[in-house]
Amino acid sequence: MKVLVTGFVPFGGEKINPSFEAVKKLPLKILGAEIIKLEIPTVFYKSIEKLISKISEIKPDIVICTGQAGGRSHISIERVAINIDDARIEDNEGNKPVDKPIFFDGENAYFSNLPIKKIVEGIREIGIPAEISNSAGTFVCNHLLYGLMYYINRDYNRILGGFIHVPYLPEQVLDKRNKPSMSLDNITKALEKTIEICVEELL
Ligand code: PCA
Repeated sequence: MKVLVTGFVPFGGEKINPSFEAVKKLPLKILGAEIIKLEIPTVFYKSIEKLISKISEIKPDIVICTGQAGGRSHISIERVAINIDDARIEDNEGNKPVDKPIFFDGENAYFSNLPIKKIVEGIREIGIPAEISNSAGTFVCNHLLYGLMYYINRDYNRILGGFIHVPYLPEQVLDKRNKPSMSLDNITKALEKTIEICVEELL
């Protein structure tokens, strides 16, 4: 079995992105499944293109994308992506789409097909705060989840796919007041637990 796990390049003035920092720390095998890691540009459309070209190359069974959600306290398992780009800030190539559909021929929304409730329970059982999130926002993370589920629905029905938002790391909030953070160790453990639950789902 193959699991593709992605994280994003830092954006919005940050020097690191906790999502890819945690992905880098994952082991190369989890419950016998091969873990393939990919860094995704924080850029509208290029992000989807890089993800889908890797999916067509390696044909994974599970795809878990991750990104930073600065200001959130919990590991958030995203339920849904919506067909809209509405950027508050520029992406890493200066794009700032406002109220633009992602794909004209796509549904208004797609649901993740990961076992989201089981994942939340499993992460909480190991003592790490986790929750379902009903909005991945309207920036590049929602955009990537939308692209992933659009292609899964169209071409790759077998693949389990979804998205996880992770909090800031402690070093990112040293100069920010009242912003929650989570250790890299806990974020990594939460991702590892997520992968275990998804792999077990397919065994
Ligand atoms: N978080 C952003 C995009 C890249 C990332 O890590 C988001 O939540 O849309």
